[in-house]
Amino acid sequence: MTHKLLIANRGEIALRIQRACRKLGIPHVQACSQADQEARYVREADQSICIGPARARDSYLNIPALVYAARATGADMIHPGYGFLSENADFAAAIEAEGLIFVGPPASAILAMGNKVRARQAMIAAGVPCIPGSPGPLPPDAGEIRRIAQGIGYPVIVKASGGGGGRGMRVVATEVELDDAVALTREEARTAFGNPELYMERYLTTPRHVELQVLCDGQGNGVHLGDRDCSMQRRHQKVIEEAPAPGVPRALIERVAARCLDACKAMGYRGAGTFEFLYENDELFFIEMNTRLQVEHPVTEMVTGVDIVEAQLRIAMGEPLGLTQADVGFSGHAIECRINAEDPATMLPSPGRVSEWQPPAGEGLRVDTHLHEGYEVPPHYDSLVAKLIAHGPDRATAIARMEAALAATRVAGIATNIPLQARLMRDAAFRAGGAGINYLETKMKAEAGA
Ligand code: MV4
Repeated sequence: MTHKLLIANRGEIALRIQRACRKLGIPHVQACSQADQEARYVREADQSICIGPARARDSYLNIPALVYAARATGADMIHPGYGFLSENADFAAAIEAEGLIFVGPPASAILAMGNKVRARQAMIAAGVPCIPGSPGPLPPDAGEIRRIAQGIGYPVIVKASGGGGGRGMRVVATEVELDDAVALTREEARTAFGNPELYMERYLTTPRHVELQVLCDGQGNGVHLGDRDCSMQRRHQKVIEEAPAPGVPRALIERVAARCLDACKAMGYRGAGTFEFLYENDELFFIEMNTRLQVEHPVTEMVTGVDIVEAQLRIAMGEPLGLTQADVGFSGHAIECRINAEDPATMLPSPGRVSEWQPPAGEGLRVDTHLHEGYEVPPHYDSLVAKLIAHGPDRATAIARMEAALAATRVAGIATNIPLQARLMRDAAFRAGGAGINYLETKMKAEAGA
């Protein structure tokens, strides 16, 4: 059976997917908006097709245009990358309905994990540890909600079932704030997600963000590829990710990952997936599942040697996972710095023409980017322009290699967060390992105020 892949994404991840296609001998079609027609990943693609105007909702989020593009070019598979339509169950269902292959899980699994109450219930059923919370959706009655909160213990956090990624949630410190917080969050949820359903958890005040990568073939085989620490974040945007999570016991990872694979089996999961956890007091607590490839997948590839995008494509083509857990080894430490085109002071996007671009190179270094000299960073999309990934036999070596890489990177014409990343590599708390999710924002506020 011969296949052809439509790449329904842009930027560095489009190039990453093209690389996997070339490795597997799968011809590809690059979808692009009018703003991206001159980009390298469009010019260098086997084939390309314009799917609409610059605005994402008219192009990379345009389901009929993408399905039509696949049909028109004879592509039978669609890779959504990350962001855009990657976790849109309607997109996966539309592709399935056309008899095409969505490179990702079944629409049913995307839908189930997109509903955070259902996701939580599925994890509890599979024995994945969850944060103490409401057994299901919050009832309408304020008195009953008060009793649930009392049972959990304050502080609690009220979350929208249709939310995720930090959207639609509110921390409640004491009972006097509860009624208003529930009412406000419910209205936001109704408006933003079209679903007023809420749930409640105990609020963890100083956790780390640790996630587990899995691969499943939908034929009963699944492996985990270990953990990543993504605590170094600001406004729900990850800044640095690393594998493995410093100081988290291997035995705990193995135990929880086995339960995650049970959950995958129970829901008929297929493809790559990420289980997000909060880590506090030596315990992991599930928060959400991401049913897609993640930006930070390279750190896992560096420590396991597993090509996750290749695995996604093989699974999508119906190949059984040629990998058992015993085949998955973990070697050394990897760190990723996200390079964003942004103003260092305001952190706002800094689009423009790249007048100089010299990527770093060196032992253990990987650079995933679509940048080149003369490239025009468009203002319409996410500001991620490059990912520097440094691997080494240990964390100290990975940090040293990243420091050298950041110092060697030459970029002009756009502002980037490279100076911030260089400072973070020298930051005592980062170097110690194990900083929590509040660390970076607190540090930056302190520096801004000082
Ligand atoms: C939490 C939490 C503390 N306690 N849940 C934010 C994004 C979404 N994935 C879940 N989030 C959180 N849920 C409980 N019970 C703190 C956060 C949180 C967070 C989590 C991971 C990474 C960054 C974060 C930043 C702020 C809040």
